[in-house]
Amino acid sequence: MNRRILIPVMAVMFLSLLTAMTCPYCGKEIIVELKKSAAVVPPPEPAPIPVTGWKSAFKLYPNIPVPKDWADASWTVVKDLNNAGKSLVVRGKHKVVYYRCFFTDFKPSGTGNSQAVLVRDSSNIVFYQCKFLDNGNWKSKTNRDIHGLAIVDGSSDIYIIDCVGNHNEGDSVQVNAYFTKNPSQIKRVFVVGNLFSQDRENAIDIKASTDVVVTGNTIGGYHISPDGYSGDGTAVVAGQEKAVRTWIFGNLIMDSSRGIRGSNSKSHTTYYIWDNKFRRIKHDSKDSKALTSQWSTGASIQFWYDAMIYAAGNTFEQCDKQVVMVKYGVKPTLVVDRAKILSDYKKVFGITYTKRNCNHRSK
Ligand SMILES: [Ca+2]
Ligand SMILES: [Ca+2]
Repeated sequence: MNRRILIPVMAVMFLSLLTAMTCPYCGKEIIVELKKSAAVVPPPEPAPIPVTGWKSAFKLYPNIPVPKDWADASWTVVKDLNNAGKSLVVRGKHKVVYYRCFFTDFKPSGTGNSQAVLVRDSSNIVFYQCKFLDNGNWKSKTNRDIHGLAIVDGSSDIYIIDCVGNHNEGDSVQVNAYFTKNPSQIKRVFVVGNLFSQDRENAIDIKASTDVVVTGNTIGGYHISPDGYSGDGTAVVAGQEKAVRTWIFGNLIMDSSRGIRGSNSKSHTTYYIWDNKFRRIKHDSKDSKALTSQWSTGASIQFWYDAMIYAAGNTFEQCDKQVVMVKYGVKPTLVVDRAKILSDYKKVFGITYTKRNCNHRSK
């Protein structure tokens, strides 16, 4: 085997081995597929580097072979990039894996929102085992969002896998932000197996988008922000500002003031919330609303405005409230799998539980 083939094959084998060791339940689609085809697909031409915005030295592994059905371009792997103190803009319809990169300590001045990594007009971008830490000041008393990762217009098939987000001034991951607020502009974002904790606002904030999937994450430590209002203690904002469908299942959400909250004032949205475990979701001492208010913190799953919520198989341990549907304008509709959460049925707040609202809304 000549050197041109041997190097990428060895790189693939190394990545596959590392994945098998460190990530038992995620990343397999990407890495295992690469391994399978490593021996049969010749290395493509060197890929362009579709990222701009930094000057750090980093190792680049181009020419990683991919299966034929993925093979309209090669994958580029950006490994061990230390982008501390800087921001990165990812822009391009290419296939890039950011592997074990550090997006930390970005401290912009001024009052505007920003982020350590901005993904825009991009598809097939993977962040694998990356760190989004200490961007901005998570204890700030002013309302400014400095996110770890922000995904905005023109993006699809974005993967955040086995990463860590902590102490960001805004969210660890925000899907859409201040651009067109068109849900068709962002499609298929997969947030899988990450650890998120103690950001000033939210772990994940899903705004206008279609089919964002949040699964297998461990999320904790979200409380009302120091200014008292810009962060409402929600761990996962499940959808607002025209999110179309969001899928949140198999997560552990703990030690926060709200678990999952959705408040979609702009359009009807469907949420699938399955098999999550909520642990110690408690009323926030900074909350001006008493626990008895349907608007208050302490809710594990809380929605208002127009929405269809399929919630099934969730479990609640030491949570002040379980599922809260708040009528505000249009009342959200809760569709539950009664067999799975029967024991919590009587604890549902703010909803008259009738046969009618168990049926799927007709289109
Ligand atoms: Ca914000
Ligand atoms: Ca937010």
